[in-house]
Amino acid sequence: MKKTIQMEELVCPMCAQKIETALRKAPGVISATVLYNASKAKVEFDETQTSLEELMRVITALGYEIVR
Ligand SMILES: [Cu+2]
Repeated sequence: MKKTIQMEELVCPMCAQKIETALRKAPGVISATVLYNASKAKVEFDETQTSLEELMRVITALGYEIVR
C-alpha cells in the first residue's frame, strides 16, 4: 500500500532526513521518501505488518505534526 502523509511545514532539510530515516526503520515499511519542500512523506508499506496510523505515530513521536 502506498500513502502520502502531509505534515506541517518542516523547518529544515534535516527534519525531512530524520523523519525519512525513522520511517525506513519502522516495521513493515518497504520504502519511505520525505519531500522537504512539500512537507510530505511518501510511504509504501505492508498493511499486514503496519498501518497508516502507526506510521503517523512514528512522525508525531519525533515531534512533528500531521495535517489531516
Ligand atoms: Cu530541521
